[in-house]
Amino acid sequence: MSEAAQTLEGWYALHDFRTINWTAWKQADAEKRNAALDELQSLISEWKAAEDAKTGSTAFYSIVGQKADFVFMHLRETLEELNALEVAFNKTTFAQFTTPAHSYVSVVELSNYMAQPGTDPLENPEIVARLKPILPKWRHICFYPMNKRREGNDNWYMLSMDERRAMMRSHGMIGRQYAGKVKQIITGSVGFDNWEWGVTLFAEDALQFKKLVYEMRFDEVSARFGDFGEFFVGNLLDGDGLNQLLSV
Ligand code: 76R
Repeated sequence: MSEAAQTLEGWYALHDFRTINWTAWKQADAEKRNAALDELQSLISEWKAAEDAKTGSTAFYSIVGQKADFVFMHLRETLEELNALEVAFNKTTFAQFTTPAHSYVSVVELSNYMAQPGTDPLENPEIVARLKPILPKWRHICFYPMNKRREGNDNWYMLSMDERRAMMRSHGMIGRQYAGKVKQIITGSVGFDNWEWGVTLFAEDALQFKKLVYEMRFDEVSARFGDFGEFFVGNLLDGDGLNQLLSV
């Protein structure tokens, strides 16, 4: 049996995608819409307070295209807290005007392919910060799930640790060229959801998603071993953005 990579896990992640029922929203009277918005704002304030207290983090983005209208990406210490967040939203008035579009459950993950031998990663504050990241409030988000292939000669899980480490090094070198332009959060979802990882990217310039993902397609680990699910791309929903989105 090949040696499994050791992983470090941080906060649990829920990507919660919703679609807005525009017909119902437009038909609702202004009073009901305002009450719904106020309630949504107070939930958002609670999430912000959790972020300030460093007990979790939330990103809120509209989604471009018909797969969903918006996404909440929540990070929390436990699955129970994530569940409580989705239930709290489901009980709001605003939720009555939405339908679930998609969701993804995973946990922030770092693997030891690039780890320095003989050091305790959990003693390194940078690593600890990456396991419990405050999500950037950059203009754009990109999310997609992926697997590492297990087919014939292209079986990632049959490769030796050294072979995998060499490929992950090359992967990391490409990634590093996007430092400051794309922030990536890899979440592991083996045992939690339908794919092995979730990839969440943030950027100020959405074109950097295309450039990074395209460049990686030529790199062996993605070219030979990467299988990808649906892509979701969106725009930051700050206070103004939310008011604009929901004004009818
Ligand atoms: O953690 C590190 O920074 C070390 C190097 C590194 C690892 C171990 C790294 C760097 N990644 C790692 C692991 Mn990654 N990553 C992806 C995708 O679209 C595609 O082709 C693949 C989707 C992107 C865009 C991306 C970006 N990475 C992983 C893993 C776990 C694999 C395993 O354990 O088998 C997956 C699934 C994955 C996928 N990666 C980087 C990036 C970027 C931008 C970097 C550089 C980060 C930096 O240096 O700040």
